[in-house]
Amino acid sequence: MTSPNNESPPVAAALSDVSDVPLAASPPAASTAGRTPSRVVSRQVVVGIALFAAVVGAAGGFFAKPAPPQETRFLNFDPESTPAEALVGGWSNFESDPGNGNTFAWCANQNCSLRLQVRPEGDIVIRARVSAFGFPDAPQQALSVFVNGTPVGTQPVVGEMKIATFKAPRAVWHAGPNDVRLNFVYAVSPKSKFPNAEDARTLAAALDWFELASPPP
Ligand SMILES: [Ca+2]
Repeated sequence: MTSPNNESPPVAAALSDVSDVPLAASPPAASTAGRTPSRVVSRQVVVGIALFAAVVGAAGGFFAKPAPPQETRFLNFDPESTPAEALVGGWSNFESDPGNGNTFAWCANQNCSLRLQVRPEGDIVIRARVSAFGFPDAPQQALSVFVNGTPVGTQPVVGEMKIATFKAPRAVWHAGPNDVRLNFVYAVSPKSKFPNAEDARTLAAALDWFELASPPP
């Protein structure tokens, strides 16, 4: 598609072509009746071109400077507020706890990834409220976080919702979409561990929310 900017030179040329039209020499409005038809037409053409140029200029400005995308600073793992493009891979459906209404999603893989829009202005603290899928004799579950491929820490994850915190320095972020990967020690299906379970998803941990926060002052 042709960029609107490519249309600017002809418009500019058209304006310069008509810049010699003697607008200042036109008779005052009170004596319009005395104008020759050709001069009236010229003025209409100039006004029309000026309007067209204004519209094209506005459109050019719009396309040249798109509004920056909104930052993805908080994911609640619910269908109402969580942007679908943020949950890239490994995630199961949004669910809610019937006891307290908390929304969450299982990371149903050893690796789950997020794509978050960020305009980093400094270090960022990653906080996640997370609970491990547990079963008898399970190994210690743990969450390792990688930002754009760089590890920023590992925290243990237990069988109840707890907040895990990771410090991600400014250097690992870039403006725009950032790849954040959550890596767990294991992902196991309830069906393989409990006799009456039918859930065949391989579950690592459930996330209630995920946040990018500013470090405390
Ligand atoms: Ca939630």
